[in-house]
Amino acid sequence: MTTHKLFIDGEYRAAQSGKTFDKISPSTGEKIADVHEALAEDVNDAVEAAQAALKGPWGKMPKAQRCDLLMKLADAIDARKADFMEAEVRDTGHTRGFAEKVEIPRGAANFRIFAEMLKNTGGEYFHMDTPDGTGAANLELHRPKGVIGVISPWNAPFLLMTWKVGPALACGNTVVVKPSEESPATATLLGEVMNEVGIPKGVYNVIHGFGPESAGELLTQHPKVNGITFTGETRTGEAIMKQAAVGLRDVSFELGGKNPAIVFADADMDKAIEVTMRSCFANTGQVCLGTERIYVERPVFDEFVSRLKAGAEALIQGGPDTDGATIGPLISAEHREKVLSYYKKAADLGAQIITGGGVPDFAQGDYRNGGFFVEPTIWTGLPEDSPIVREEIFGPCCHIQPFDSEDEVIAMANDTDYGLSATLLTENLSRAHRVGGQMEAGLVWVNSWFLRDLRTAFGGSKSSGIGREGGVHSLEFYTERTNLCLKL
Ligand code: NAD
Ligand code: 6OD
Repeated sequence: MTTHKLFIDGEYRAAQSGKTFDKISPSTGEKIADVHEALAEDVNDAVEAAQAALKGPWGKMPKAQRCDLLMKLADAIDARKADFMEAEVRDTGHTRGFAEKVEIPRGAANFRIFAEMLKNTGGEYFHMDTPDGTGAANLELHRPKGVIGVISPWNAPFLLMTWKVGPALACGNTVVVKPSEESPATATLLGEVMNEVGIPKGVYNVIHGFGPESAGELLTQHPKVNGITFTGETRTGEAIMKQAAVGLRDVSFELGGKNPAIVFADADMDKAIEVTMRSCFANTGQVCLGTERIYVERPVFDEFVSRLKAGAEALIQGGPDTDGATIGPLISAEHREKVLSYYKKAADLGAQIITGGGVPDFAQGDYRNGGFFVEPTIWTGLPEDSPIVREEIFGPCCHIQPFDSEDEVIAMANDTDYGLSATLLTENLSRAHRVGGQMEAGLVWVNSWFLRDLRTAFGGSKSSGIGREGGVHSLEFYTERTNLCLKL
């Protein structure tokens, strides 16, 4: 049985309380690990270690050397790709394809891109005139913000955790990471690689545990944490914002979504189906950027629905050990209950169930009966104010609605509390530009999905987040700026 300890001040430590909790496999329902739960003493030790590291070799290290070390870290992650993949698929039940092509390579890229960028980033300079004619020089100086609390979710654990840790470290901060209780493995393993490449102790710390009244709440309330970056549910964001208000700590939030896809009649239908299959069903629909609302222009509605149905029914259910599996389980029994409650609600509300709607019927003795699988599900026929159309479900499901005009579909797409992403399927470039500009979302894809240039601003509007990270936008959050005004 695997044991995940805490990683504090460069070493693996048992929780001082002696408390552990079980990690359950999403694919089989069996226990796969004991995880140490950090309580107040451990959280305090982690924050103290991170503070001390700011004053030690890490804090004194020249920027170029720091960035070189992070490049080495990225190479070391690549070199241990198989270990990271194994750890990730065991915790999450992800198909190997998703972990191999998307998640683990992005973990390394998240360090590389910010290390490269920081090396080449300067600050503003303004010369100003003064009444005595000598002038003054205004120089923008950057300092790390300090100790960053990183709270991350389970749906793409390594990608999302490193998306925060990469820029935080590149900017010279130290971090205390609280990964999701559902996905402790890759954050723990990263500690080993940090030590291997010589990242000084205390720079990267990992505490395990839950949110409320556990490690998450204790970390975000800790007065010596200088900034909090969080990815997770909108309601959790609200709780963390209250916790961060004490001492007025800065926050960066990447939250939930209820993202629309709009399929115009002029779309290339093969492309539209390929993109939508991914945006609805990749990672079993557990992607914040995933599509749960689809609007299809009426002349192609029937064709689209029948082709998406065929695609959904061709998916192969299985955990990481099932060869050729194209869709995995949900993360936990609790999350499956939530998704199935929406499946039931959709049926009760009179949705037309195009496919799915329940739990797959595996043969007796099949290991998948113990896992948290649900059927990929497509509905039509519900009104726009239905909870199925308004609330984030975070499962392999979508509702498809016909539309007749551009104005109508823009209004429907924007009529949501969320504003994370949108996907447009059209071959008409003018329309893409016109409609894309009217989407109230942080990211709009045209004829693609999950395509990311890490130099661009990433984040959501409305209830989907606060702030933007990515490229130079990450520097806004992870650095403090001082204007040095030099009278000449
Ligand atoms: P969650 O909010 O339940 O948990 C996320 C993390 O917050 C976990 O580590 C959890 O332990 C911690 N937490 C919970 N309550 C806390 C509290 N009071 N104080 C401190 N920490 C607390 O989210 P989840 O279920 O792990 O992830 C799925 C959600 O994340 C979905 O809503 C999804 O849309 C969202 N998400 C958003 C993005 C984005 O980029 N916008 C990316 C991925 C996931
Ligand atoms: O690509 C990213 O940087 C990112 N944050 C993706 C989020 C995926 C949500 O599940």
